[in-house]
Amino acid sequence: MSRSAHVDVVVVGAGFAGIYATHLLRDKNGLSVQGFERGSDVGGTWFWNRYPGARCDAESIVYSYSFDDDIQQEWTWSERWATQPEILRYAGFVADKLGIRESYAFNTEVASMVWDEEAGLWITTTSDGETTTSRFVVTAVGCLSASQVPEFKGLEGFAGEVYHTGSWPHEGVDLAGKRVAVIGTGSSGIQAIPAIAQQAAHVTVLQRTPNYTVPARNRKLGVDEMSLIKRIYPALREKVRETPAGVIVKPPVGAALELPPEEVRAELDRRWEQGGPTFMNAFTDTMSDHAANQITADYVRERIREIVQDPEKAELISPQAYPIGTKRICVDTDYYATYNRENVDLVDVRSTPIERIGARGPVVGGKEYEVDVLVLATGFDAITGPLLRLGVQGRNGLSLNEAWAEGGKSYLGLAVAGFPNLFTVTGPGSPSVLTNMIVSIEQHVDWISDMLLDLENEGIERIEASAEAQEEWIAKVNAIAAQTLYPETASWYMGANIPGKPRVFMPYAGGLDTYREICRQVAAAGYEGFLTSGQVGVEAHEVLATVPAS
Ligand code: N01
Repeated sequence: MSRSAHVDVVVVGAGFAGIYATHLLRDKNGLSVQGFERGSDVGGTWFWNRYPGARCDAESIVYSYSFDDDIQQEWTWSERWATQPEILRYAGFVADKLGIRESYAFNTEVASMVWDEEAGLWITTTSDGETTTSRFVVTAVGCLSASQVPEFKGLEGFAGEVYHTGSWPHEGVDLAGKRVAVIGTGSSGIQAIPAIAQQAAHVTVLQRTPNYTVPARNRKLGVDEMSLIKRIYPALREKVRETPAGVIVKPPVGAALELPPEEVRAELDRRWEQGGPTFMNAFTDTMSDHAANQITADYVRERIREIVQDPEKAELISPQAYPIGTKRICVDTDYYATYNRENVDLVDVRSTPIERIGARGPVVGGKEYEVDVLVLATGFDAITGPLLRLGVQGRNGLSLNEAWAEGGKSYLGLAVAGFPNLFTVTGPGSPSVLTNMIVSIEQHVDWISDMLLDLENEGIERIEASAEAQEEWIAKVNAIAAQTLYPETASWYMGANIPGKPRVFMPYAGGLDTYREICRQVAAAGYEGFLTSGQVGVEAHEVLATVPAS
């Protein structure tokens, strides 16, 4: 546990982004770092999301750091899709190896971060009232770390236990013999429901919108397989970095609308059998053309009818309301088959919404569903939510909440106009949640670290995204999203799950490979689009051009 009054950099969050940012800025850049983490240990998302069945939907061999060969050689993954406990152990292993915990204050929530223009410092105040000043701030708060509990009337009067999947008790929950209601059928609900159904006496699923999910086809990774992977790791990592989503995917076989129907069908069959989100990558036109999208969606609905024995239930859990993939595709183990179990009931809360939570359970259409435990798999205030709760105030007293009144705006998802020396790892406008998060995190942290080295070398103390560059970037993010079907759907990508949140498509959908190249070019052009303050109004690249190369 560490706490300094003044450092070079404050890093907020000790998930995968915070661990890597702390390591690089401290051990490569030679900067003093103070980390703050509201949890009692490292792990971020994987520290909080301990619900039964929690796993990653990116394959373990690539959902892991690539920056250190010792780490990837020493760590051995046991399954194709790692479980939450294994990923959390991995985060702890890396933190131990790099001595990360000594730079952090745990159980310490950031209450506010205020820019002092005169001193050129950020003043971070934590919930215990203490302050730390720093030249730079790096937010590493994750995209899905602000849990969303809908305002259900009567929730506080429920006599049983209530848990949100995103803040599951660390000691675990004994569900054996209990009656459980689950609200929410996104990725979390879809993973949790089959696992809960195996333990609980009875499960009532309250479904508002059915979701598309593909089988994970999880399996153990053998010793020989892992040693082969370790041998090819450097090449594999290199390849993955240059893909659009930072994962190993079988490339598309063509456009669904141009291929013969039997080839389309055969490809979907192959990918369904193979398991995982690569199913969505079968064709080039799935995410941009309604008719093409319909082909893949129809295929999933057909599979549901095959798996679910009760035709009424099959109909009810078949997604119809939106194009497949425009809400994040889910990856499951036995989700649809779980509805064949006698201890699982499905209640449609789309046609008849949840009225309130009674003392004994949720009330729908006048009926109270009596349960002992209520599980809220109701999602997150995504991407901007975790940043907005930091109480950030930039130049001229501008708060981040004011700056983002019309939605999260940033330049490259890395920096926000009006907020000097503050960098947002996987912020809005970057590929983030459309990619393997660890690959995106490494790219952002590498870029920030290189930028700080360049600034240090040139004696530049302040840097800030220009408002023009930010506007242009956001226009580009929106234009790319407009070429896809994403903006048509009321998803958390659009902020649509949070009442009153501005509806804008938040991630950059142009692909991580393209994005990486753009960031490279911005740096190579002397950080084009950034202003160096002290000389506000002067582009960073103009200043860099005047400094003789060292
Ligand atoms: O959250 P969600 P999540 N009444 O927002 C329902 C990542 N993740 O935690 O769709 C009734 O997707 C809501 O219904 P509707 C992954 O990126 C990854 O499941 O709004 N229902 C929906 O069904 C994922 O996409 C992994 O109609 C209400 C559900 O709650 C993201 O996290 C695992 C309601 C929320 O679904 C978020 O997933 C888990 C109400 N008032 C999560 N309010 C893996 O790596 C909300 N709902 C595999």
